[in-house]
Amino acid sequence: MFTNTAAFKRLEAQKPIDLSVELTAERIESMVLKGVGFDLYYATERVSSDILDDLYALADESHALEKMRRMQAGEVLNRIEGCESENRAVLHTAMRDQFSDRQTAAPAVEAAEKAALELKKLERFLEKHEGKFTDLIQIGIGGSDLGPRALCIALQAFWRPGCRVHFISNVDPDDASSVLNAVDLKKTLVVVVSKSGTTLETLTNEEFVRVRIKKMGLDPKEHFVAVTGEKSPMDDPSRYLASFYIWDFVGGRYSATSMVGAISLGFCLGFHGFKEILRGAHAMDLHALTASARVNLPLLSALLGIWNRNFLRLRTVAVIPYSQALLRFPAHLQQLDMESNGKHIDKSGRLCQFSTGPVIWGEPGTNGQHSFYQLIHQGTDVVPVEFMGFKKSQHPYDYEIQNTTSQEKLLSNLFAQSIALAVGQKNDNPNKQFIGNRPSRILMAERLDPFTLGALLAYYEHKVAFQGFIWNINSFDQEGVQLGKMLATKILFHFSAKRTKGKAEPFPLAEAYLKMLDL
Ligand code: G6Q
Repeated sequence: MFTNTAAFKRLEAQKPIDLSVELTAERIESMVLKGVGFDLYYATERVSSDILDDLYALADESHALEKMRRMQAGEVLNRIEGCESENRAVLHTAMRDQFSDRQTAAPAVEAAEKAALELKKLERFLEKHEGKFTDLIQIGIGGSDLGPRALCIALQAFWRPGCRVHFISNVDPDDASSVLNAVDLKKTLVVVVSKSGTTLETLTNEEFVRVRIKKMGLDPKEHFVAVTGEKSPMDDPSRYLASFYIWDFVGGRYSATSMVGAISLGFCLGFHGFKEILRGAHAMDLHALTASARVNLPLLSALLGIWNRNFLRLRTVAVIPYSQALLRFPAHLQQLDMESNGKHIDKSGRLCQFSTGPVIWGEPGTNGQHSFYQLIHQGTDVVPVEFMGFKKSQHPYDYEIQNTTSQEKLLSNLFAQSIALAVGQKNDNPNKQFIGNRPSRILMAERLDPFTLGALLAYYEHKVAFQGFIWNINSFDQEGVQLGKMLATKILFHFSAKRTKGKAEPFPLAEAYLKMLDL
C-alpha cells in the first residue's frame, strides 16, 4: 500500500522548500529535464534534492517503471483483485507502435498488427474518397470525442485547404443543429464513433443526422462511416460506407490515436499528418518505457504531482497551455486524469486511505490571466499550475509591435506568471500583497506540430498512468460514470411512458422533478 512504503513515511517528514526565498536563477537553470523535444522546467516546484530522492525512491518501491513495462507489453492491468471488474490489457501504446522493430511481448505485437491493418484500410479509404468531401462531422462522446476534438482543433494550422472537421457530442439537439447548419451535407462525411455501439447520445445523434440526410434525398450509406468494437450493435457494415474497428484493450480516453481519432485527423491533416501524431506519441511511449527514472519526463511529472497532492495536500491542478490551439486540450486532460485516477479503492478493492487524483481544470493563457488568475495568486486555496509553452508559433505570421512579437509577449506572460506565483510580492497594503510560494512547472517545446502534439498527448497519458501505478489504483476503468447513466435510462422510460400512455417502473424521486417540469 502506498502509505506503507518507507519513502512515503520519509516524505511525510520532509519540509517543503519556500519558493519565495529559495528560487534563484541557478535553481531555474539546474532544474530542467529534457526529452523527446521537451524541456520540463521544475525549479518552481516546492521540492529539494532530498525530497526528489525520496520521490524517486517512492517510484522504485512501487515498481512504477516495471508496471509501465508490463502495461506496454500487454499484461492484464485493468483489473481489481477479488471483486467483479474489468479484466483487460491496456494497449493504447500499441496503436502507435508502427515505426520500429517491435521488441515487445506477443499481445502488444498482435495489437500493433491489428492497428496496422486498420491504418492501411484508412489510407486506402482516404485515397479513394479524396476530394469528395469538404466537411467531416465526428459524432461521439467522452473518449470518442474529447481527445480527437482537442487534437483536431490543436492542429487547425495544418489542415489541408478545403477540409473542415466538426464534432457533435451532446445529446442536446442544439449541438447537432448548429453543426448541421454550418455544413453542406452533400459534401459531408459523418463518422460515428462508439466503441460499445450502445451510447445513448451517440446513437441518438447518428439518427438525428440520418434523418436530416434522408430529408435532403441523400443516401446515408454514401456518407456514414462507423468506428466501433467488433460485434458491437454498430458493427453492421451494410449501413456504412466503411467500418473501422477499435478493441477492448484501448480505453476510451486513451483512444485518440486509435481509429477513434484516426479518421477525422487523417481527413484534415492527410494520412501523413496523422502518422506524424503517431510517431510523436510512439517516441514518448518509448521514452516512458526505456528512460531510467531520473530522466523519465512523465515519471518526474507524476512524482511532482504526487508531492503536491499527497504531501502539500493540494486539491486541484490547473493545466494552462500558452497556446490558443490547445483550447480544448484541458478538457481532454480533465477526462484523462479525473476518469483514470478519480478512484476511491485500490487494486485490491480496499478503500484508499490517502488522496488520489486531483480536480483538473484549465484554459489557455493569456486569457486565464484576465479571469481566474486572481484566485491562483491571492485566493485562500493554493492551485499548482502545469504550464505548457512553445518557442515558436504554428503560423508563420507574427509582427513586431512595440519592439516585440506576439509570441514573445505570450512567452513573457508565461514566465512572469510562474515567477510571480513562486516569489510573490511584499507590500504594506495587504490587498496588494502576494504571499508567493505557490508551485508550478513549465513544459516547453519548439513548436506545436503533429509530432509534438502526439508526444504531448502521450506524456500526459503516461503521467496519469504512473500516478495510478504509484497509488496502486486502477487507472483504466470508469465504474463511477455508470450510476448516473443507469438512472437516466430509468427516467427516460417515464418520458416515453408519458408519450405512449404506458407504464414505467416507479421512481418517486425523479417523478417529483418531472411533475414540476409539467411537460
Ligand atoms: C472513456 C470512457 C467514456 C467513453 C464514452 C463513449 O474512457 O469509457 O468516456 O469513451 O462513454 O463510449 P463509446 O465509445 O462506447 O460510445
